[in-house]
Amino acid sequence: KPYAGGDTDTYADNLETDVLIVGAGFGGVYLMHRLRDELGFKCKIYEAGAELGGIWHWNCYPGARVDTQVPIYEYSLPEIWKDWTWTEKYPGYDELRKYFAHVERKLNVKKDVAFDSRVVGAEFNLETHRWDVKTEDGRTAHAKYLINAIGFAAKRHFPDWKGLETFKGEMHHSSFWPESGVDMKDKRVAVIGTGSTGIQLAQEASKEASHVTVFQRTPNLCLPMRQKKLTKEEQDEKKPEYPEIYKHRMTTFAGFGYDFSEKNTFDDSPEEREKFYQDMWDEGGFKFWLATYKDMLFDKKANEQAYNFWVKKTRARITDPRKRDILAPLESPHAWGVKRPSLEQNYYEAMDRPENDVVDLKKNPIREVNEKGIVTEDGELHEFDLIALATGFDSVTGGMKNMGLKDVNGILLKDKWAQGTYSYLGMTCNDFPNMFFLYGAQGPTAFSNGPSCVEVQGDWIVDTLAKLRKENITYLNATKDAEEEWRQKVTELSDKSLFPTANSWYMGANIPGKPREQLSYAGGIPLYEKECREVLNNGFAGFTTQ
Ligand code: N01
Repeated sequence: KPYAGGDTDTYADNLETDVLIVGAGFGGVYLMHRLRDELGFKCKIYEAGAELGGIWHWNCYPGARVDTQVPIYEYSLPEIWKDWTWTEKYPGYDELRKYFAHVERKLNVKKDVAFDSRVVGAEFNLETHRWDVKTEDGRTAHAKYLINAIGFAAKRHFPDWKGLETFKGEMHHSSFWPESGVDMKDKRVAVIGTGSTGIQLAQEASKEASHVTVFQRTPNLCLPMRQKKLTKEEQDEKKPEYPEIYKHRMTTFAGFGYDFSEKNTFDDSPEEREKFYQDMWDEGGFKFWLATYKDMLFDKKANEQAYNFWVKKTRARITDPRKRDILAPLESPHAWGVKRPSLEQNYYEAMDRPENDVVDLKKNPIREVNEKGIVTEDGELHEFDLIALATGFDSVTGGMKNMGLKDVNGILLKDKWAQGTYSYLGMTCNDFPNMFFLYGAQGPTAFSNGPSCVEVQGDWIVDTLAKLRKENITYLNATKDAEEEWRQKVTELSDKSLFPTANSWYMGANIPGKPREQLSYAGGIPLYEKECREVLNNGFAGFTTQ
């Protein structure tokens, strides 16, 4: 239900505003606060969901939790963190929802948010220099600036298996999970997909369900989370350091608060290397990925060392030899860390139990779904009460392609990006003047902590709008050349690494027919920020203005 306490005009047809933001997750709320409260822009948000929180509003599947440690995955705004306390090092979705309720108490955002307002079309009017934006239920808004803050996972992916709609049991996509929850007690549960979502879902389902069967196409090379309860006292004690922690966060490659080692893999002797890996492993979280040797994601031989360590550790946790070979094969399915590892808590032990199973879809793909369950290529029918689709998203570009955005020549963004993605700075597009986006294509997105990325890009957009207002510029358009150069930069940065060698959503390779290309900027947050700041300091280099 739409929030009833808002400004009367927030839901009005023909809404006039300075800034229209689409999406009320981390990005949209941050922009609203900075643009409205600090700079005095009239600012409204259209949000397709019924609450603040973005991904944390949509993702309420069992086990959904963030894999970034406290206090990194949150706003650096002191008015928010000063009196907010988490209960776990890696908080669950329910706690993140409470966090957004706290943010609302502090920032009073909702009065300017129209919920249940999905944007289905937007065009820039060359006479008024305003965006005309349409919602699904027929309302329009007119804004000087349009900012898409829809996140990287706004479009779900449902594979087109024959018979999917005929299944008589319950079936849910992870991102459309019922708010009221799903009773899994004593049920036979299928989890299809082993991305971060599938791992969390399977491990949680195994606590209640009678059987859990995971359908795996590519093994997830998971890392131990090492979850920890947190007390208020220990957080309060640390809070004087928070300003420094947030400043430091932005100096690290992924905005995670820690960074790659200065050393390369073979700088160390085998014994030193073993100890180094073990230390990262023991600390848990993404340390083994983002605080490891600096050549791990670039050099094949270095990468093999990391895989060898991972496989040794992981295989030791699985007693069933068949499952061991599927979940942690001796031969690596792809370079370690070039697909997103999940942080697991007891995934391998759970899957190892006799009542649970794993099907190797590489050897035995899904042939069809019928009313009873899933039929694999070998003809076997796997019967279930519940099928959980953890099949991911048309990540990074799918959401914006789905919004009916048109450029000044009437060309849809969906068509502009059909053969490849083009943007300038991962925040603007040629011939989409005065339109910005964040945590999307060709920004640090997939290679960054969400709130860090949102703050770097959000601050740039805020400063840009302030400068446009000050200099009386009503039209800012990225040039085609700037866009070409940015695409080349994004590709070159990625080509130096091992990222292009795997079929991942990073590369658009998870969606049939999607162009294969690097979708995120792989130069790290500090370099990205420097490049964007230079553009602003050099009089909007790469843009034309009026
Ligand atoms: O989606 P995914 P996700 N037949 O695309 C499989 C963030 N996140 O929702 O690997 C069979 O990663 C597909 O197989 P394969 C995080 O950034 C964070 O899990 O392509 N299988 C894959 O296993 C994450 O990376 C958190 O071979 C098919 C799975 O479905 C991102 O969101 C939690 C298939 C999809 O995995 C997306 O994660 C959750 C087919 N036709 C998510 N199509 C945390 O913070 C797809 N698959 C912890």
